[in-house]
Amino acid sequence: MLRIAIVGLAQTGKTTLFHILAHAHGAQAASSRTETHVGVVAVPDSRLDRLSAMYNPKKTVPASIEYLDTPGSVIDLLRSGARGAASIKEVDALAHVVRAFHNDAVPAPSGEVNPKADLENTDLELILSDLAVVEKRLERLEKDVKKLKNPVLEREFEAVQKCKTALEQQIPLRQLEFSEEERKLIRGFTFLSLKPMVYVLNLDESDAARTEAADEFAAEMGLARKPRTAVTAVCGRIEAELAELSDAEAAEFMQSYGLKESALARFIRTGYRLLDLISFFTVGEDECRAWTIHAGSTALDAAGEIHSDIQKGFIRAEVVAYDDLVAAGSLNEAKARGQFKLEGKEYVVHDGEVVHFRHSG
Ligand SMILES: Nc1nc2c(ncn2[C@@H]2O[C@H](COP(=O)(O)OP(=O)(O)O)[C@@H](O)[C@H]2O)c(=O)[nH]1
Ligand SMILES: [Mg+2]
Repeated sequence: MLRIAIVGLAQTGKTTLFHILAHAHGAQAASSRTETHVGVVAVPDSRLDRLSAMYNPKKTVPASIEYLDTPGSVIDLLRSGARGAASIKEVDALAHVVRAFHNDAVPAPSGEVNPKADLENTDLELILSDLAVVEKRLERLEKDVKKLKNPVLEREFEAVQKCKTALEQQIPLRQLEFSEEERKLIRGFTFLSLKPMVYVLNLDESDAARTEAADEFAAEMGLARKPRTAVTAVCGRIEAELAELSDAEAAEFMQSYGLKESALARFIRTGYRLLDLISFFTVGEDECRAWTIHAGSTALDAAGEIHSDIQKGFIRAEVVAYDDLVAAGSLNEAKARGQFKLEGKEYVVHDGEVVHFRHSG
């Protein structure tokens, strides 16, 4: 399962965001022994809802992402040593909550509400943490490269040096282009600034309907269209209230604030896209289900996501596009219309395809 850690300074709204994620989308929240909390959150997808309405299955299973709520300030966490940093080193992506809301009852992280400075300070801390790892490794590599004359070590030296150059210029590693080989060479360092990042601007209630807030902030911070980087905005206070309401009440409440959709659903989808993930579906009377794969995955990869036996016994994938299936109304009708394709192992699965695997065993 994919994991995203919610990080940020203290009192920015991390736990608020975590709770509304957990509450609103049927997550199973479980507190672990450490102070870090874990919740499994369903990815809302209207396509799955539609398929489920068609099949009326016993079970509908959405794609899901695991979220971690980290305690206190991420800066303290990193400075507390290896143990503190470990919890966020293992995740696939980071969600950095940046405080833009004003509330005199809740002290702002650095004395005043200053999202720009807070973001810069926190990013710098992630960069310094990576730089410490890089410098330690380079020290060792410099000796070994001279001694051992091993070409693999030489290439690692170059890759790590490339990281160092960027980090020294305060460029997070996620913004760099790496070759496949370089990626492999640096994977083991689990660099924090290399992880895909979604910045979550936590807005004042009065700004909640300003859908352009995220884009403006991204432009101001020079983050627009940066690789593996996304910026989104929520108002924690409003989302927390929304999570307590019935659907009808929530609709009315959103209207009163001029909101078109829950910012939370947008946030969850942003995380999903950031990781370059897509969904394919399996349908049937027992179960309709969304599965998560990386964009570019083959039919064989997709089969493996469901079960290793299906992957091993793979014969063919029967594939129909979501829109075609919905328009046809049933698999049989889609078949009759010739919209059903039989594909082999190497077929690249597209977002939204409904797939049935023929397999032996
Ligand atoms: N006014 C306002 N207060 C918020 C908002 N989000 C969180 N808070 C409050 O800020 C305080 C700190 O929030 P919390 O989620 O515990 O922050 P954390 O320290 O980052 O986990 C709590 O009292 C929240 O109720 C918001 O969007 N608007
Ligand atoms: Mg908290």
